[in-house]
Amino acid sequence: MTYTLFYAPGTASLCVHWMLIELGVDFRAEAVDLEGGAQKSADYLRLNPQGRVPTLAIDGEAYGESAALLMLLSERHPEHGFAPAPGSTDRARWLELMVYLANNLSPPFRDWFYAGKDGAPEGAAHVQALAKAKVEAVWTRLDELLTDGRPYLLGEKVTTADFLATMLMRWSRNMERPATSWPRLAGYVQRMRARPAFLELCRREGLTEWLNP
Ligand SMILES: N[C@@H](CCC(=O)N[C@@H](CS)C(=O)NCC(=O)O)C(=O)O
Repeated sequence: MTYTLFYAPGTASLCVHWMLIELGVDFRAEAVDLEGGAQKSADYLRLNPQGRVPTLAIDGEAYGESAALLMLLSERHPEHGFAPAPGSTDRARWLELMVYLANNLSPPFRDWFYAGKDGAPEGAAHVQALAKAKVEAVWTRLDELLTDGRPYLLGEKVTTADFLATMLMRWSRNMERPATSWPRLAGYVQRMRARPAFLELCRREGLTEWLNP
């Protein structure tokens, strides 16, 4: 079994990079120079036709989509318990939350960061205003999930949903209302950022912002 992760620091590849470190498996990490346009090179497009990171090659077969990759890794390494057991109620909640995050946060964040590039620059401010409202609505819902005192989004145990959500929360750090403005999310983020694998991830990706004080 060989894993190669194509990544760029701080981007959608972050949660996959994080999970690979958590799993303690051998993998190769190959940086993709997004600023230089390497994601649009013919070689990279063969791996990821959308020209985006992450791509995870498993035994030479390349796959994209960060949420799917987290779920795939949890299936390949069930002994770590980053996904609840198939058939359980927790499993159903996990599937629901993974798809909720992928559907309701990833697209508005794409709009927030890329509105002027993916669409007409003159319409970007309107697109971003809608994106901001959508992102903030999700922070409210996730904050509500934690009202019963659970430490992680699905209960007592960390799951792939926590790696995905924390990465997405990080992206809000320079917004007017970052995820950490929601009181329970602030505590949650502290917990997630304290994980040794998160610190190792930041070291490897050279990330110096958004660490616990
Ligand atoms: N839905 C995709 C989104 C991937 C995505 O948009 N990646 C961005 C970085 S966060 C990217 O590759 N941008 C480069 C580009 O679009 O040229 C996922 O979650 O994997």
